[in-house]
Amino acid sequence: MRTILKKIKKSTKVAVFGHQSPDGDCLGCLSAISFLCKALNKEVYAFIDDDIPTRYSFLDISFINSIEFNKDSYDLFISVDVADKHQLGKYETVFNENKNTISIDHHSIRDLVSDITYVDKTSSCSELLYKLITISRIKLNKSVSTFLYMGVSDDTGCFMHDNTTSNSHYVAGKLIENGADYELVNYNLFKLVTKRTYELTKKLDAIIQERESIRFVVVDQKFMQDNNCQKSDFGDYVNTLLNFEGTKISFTMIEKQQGIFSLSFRSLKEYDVAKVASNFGGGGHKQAAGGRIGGNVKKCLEKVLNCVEAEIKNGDNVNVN
Ligand SMILES: [Mn+2]
Repeated sequence: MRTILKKIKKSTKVAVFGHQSPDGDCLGCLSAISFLCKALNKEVYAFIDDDIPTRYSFLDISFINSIEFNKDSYDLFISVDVADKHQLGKYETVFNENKNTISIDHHSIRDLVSDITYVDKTSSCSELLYKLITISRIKLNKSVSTFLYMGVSDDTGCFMHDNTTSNSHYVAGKLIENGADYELVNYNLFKLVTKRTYELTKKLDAIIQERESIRFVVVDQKFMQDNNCQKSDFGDYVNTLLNFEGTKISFTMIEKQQGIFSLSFRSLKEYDVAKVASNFGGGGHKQAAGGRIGGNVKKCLEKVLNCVEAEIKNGDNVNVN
């Protein structure tokens, strides 16, 4: 972490990157790393090759994608919460072509290579950013504390997923001491049901499919157009699916572009969906992961179901033995 701080101090203009399908942790980390660079008198801009889900618009996210990216004007590139290089989208080449790269992350399965890589398997990457700022001795403000709190809370499912540790609670406590508005975050992420979500949920409930202990929905482009929605509107639905009694693994398969499906998985603690997602160019955490698959919808679905079934078998065997 001291090496990372040194490297930032030596730079003049920094570009920071998060992953596609950004979540609260990714946004929390981007806010924190931008704050740190600014506090060290660096010019800094944040980029994600994707739209930011409206779910997070209760915080000021206007600092992300605020200008056009021009690679020649930066001398340091930092990724946060990015495990798979493809999750950088069009910015993937930046990490292939440049030497001055740093990657800070908390995922176990990774393929993003950087000049400096800091990986610690904490429950959220925001906990690592909290540590980095603490080491820098820069005082956190209320806004960044709220962002980082959102990161910890979102990645731990409001401290309910089994990746939650004493460190997640410790960091959350420290962030609250620094003014983090935990009520605002937890209300917006875990309580609020927008009219739009309510209407969409009713329609999704009508197309739930089951295969033994797997519960899933497949959404095609027609559904997206008919209901005027985008992928990010489905945010939490995969969790809802897992909450049905008897479900071991849930997933959503959403046609993002013609013939390209984005996958989101959730599992009970006996099953590892990061492993399932690694078959589909993705990754994540044991209980929450994502990936993508392209081709004919029926064939794609069969492939996904086969992998999920294999993991359930695997988990069941481990638990019996
Ligand atoms: Mn994360």
